[in-house]
Amino acid sequence: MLPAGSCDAHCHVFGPAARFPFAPSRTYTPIDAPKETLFALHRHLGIERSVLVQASCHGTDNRAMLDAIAAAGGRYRGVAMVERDVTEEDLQALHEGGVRGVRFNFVAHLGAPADLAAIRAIVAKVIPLGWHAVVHFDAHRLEELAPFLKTLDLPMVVDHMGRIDASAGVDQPAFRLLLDLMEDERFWVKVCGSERVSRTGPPFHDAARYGQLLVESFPSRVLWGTDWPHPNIKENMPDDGALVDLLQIIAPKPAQLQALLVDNPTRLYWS
Ligand code: 0GY
Repeated sequence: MLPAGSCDAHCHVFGPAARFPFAPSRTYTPIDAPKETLFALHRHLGIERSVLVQASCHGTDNRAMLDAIAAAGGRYRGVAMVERDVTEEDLQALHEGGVRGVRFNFVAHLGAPADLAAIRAIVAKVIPLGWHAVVHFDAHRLEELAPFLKTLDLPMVVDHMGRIDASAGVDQPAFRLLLDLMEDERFWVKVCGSERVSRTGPPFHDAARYGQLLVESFPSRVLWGTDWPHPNIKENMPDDGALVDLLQIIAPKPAQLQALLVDNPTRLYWS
């Protein structure tokens, strides 16, 4: 059983497209993954809170996410994607709608990488709101990105364990760089995406051991999520219950699980 107040800190809602159309710039078109289905999944898993992360298929139109947050009565928060010229009023409205972070994508299959000058401009505007940045990158890009990220003066959360390759070992350059970033207290990491990082497939134990190492080393700056509805997973679609079961490997001690699922997301999203 998960601790009271557990939070799925990385999942998405898609559409329904008839009400919330997908972005013309998208690189994939998912099937609808509406809020009602996500709420039912969370009830089934015993998850009480959640952070909805804006996905590239909706671009900077955050309406589907805001609609879901509004329907969840304060139990859900959001991470938005915004344009470089976003205004203070736009950001204030997002804040009031439950958004606490902004996301930047550098994953090749999701389209053009975020522009560094635009990131600086956006970060300057979100710092007064107390927001953080979520960064999503392909592992091989970290070497080039790390020096830039270190210049940003706000908390930063790395998606999906930096999308490392679970078969490449803990000494692979991208994982060493991730550990190095994590020595800096501004950085957090999501110990999810085991199904993306795994090379052996279900039950993804090869990936979970990296999550375990991160939880053990940085217990107060780790987050976890289901990543439902798992966009762009083409084979070995994970069972969300099995991903919850992986937490027995990732955070085997009760205090680790409490920090990962309850206390850490509370600090970042509800305080
Ligand atoms: C994820 C991963 C993916 C997609 C997105 O923004 C997105 O569209 O993040 C992916 O394709 O790996 O976190 O959902």
